[in-house]
Amino acid sequence: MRIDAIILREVQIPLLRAFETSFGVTRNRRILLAEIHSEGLVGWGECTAGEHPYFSAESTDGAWTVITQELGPMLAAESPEHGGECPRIFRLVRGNRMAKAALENAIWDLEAQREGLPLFRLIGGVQETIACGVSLGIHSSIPELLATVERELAAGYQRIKLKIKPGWDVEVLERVRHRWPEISLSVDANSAYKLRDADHLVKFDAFDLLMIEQPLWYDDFYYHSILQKRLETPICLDESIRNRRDVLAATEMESCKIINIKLGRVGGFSEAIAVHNAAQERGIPVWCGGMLESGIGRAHNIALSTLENFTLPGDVSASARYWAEDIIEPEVTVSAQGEITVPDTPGRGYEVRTDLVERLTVRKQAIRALELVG
Ligand code: OSB
Ligand code: MG
Repeated sequence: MRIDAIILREVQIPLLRAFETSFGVTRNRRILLAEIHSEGLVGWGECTAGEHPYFSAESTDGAWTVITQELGPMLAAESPEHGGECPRIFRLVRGNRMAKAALENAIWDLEAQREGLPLFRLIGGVQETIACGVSLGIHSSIPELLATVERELAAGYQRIKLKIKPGWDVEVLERVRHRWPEISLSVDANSAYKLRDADHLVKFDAFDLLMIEQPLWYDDFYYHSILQKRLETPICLDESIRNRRDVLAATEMESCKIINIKLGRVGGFSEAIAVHNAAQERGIPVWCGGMLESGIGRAHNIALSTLENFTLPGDVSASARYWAEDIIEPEVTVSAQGEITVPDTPGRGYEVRTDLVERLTVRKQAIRALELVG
């Protein structure tokens, strides 16, 4: 397909509620959106980098530089027929997977529109509804957290995930488990513990957790494999899994029993599909993580979640949990059974509200192909 224009923009959107993890509090999102025009169609991609390089080395400002100066010009010089060609186009740039995913996912979106296929069908998805859980940030008190859990369960969500850190863990789990002995419950530490905390982490086994997500270093397999031997609770890796080869390393070393797949963290749909397939071949169930995305990233997460081995509820939830107004139409809604019905219209399945996007835009740049000299 001919690339007629690549436009990168930053939108700023306040979260309805602050979201606190072990690495900090997010109140306002600064999100990069990539808009690719091709032969009358427009594909959209979202960069899931955070405002600060805390979850990963990428950040909103870093990704802006990499997309406008490196990846965007590389893509603008090509005419890819498939989203799957992007890893080859971007091969000289190391890392920067969230920046790459913003562009690659927009190409997949375009390809689905051109083929007249729903994006989830184009990637090989088979599930027409997806199971939803919620990720609940660190709260200022346990009673407040209990009220939030109550509200989300009443809304129908199938799994509750609690963000934890040292000092906000065992007591919180005791109180939640005591009140709801039967619910599907998990925790996410975002690397807040060390291996020397193993005796403390063993206490989590008393709470019948579905999993503990990324307890140790963000880039580790070895210490997680030592910890997993001591825990009944399955370890799920998030931050550590960057690509398919990481799945091989993690399963070979028995560092985890479950994998969280995030489109941005692995560099886009091509690698996400490869990670999914590698996990499936090794009997490792996966689920789709979230990065406080706007509706565009959310739509892509929904498509990804339809692959066969996404057998656990993901962190993909309703737009209204995050935003006063989402930038897509219709917004993402979740049924009383805690499910999202996957749209079956061509492309991403949700229209982008371009007027609203324009109003939220704080900077915008058209990207041109690198001038080839000589
Ligand atoms: O580790 O899954 C994570 C949000 C920001 C950064 C990291 C994570 C998260 C979440 C929120 O857990 C998931 C969501 O609801 O988008
Ligand atoms: Mg996580």
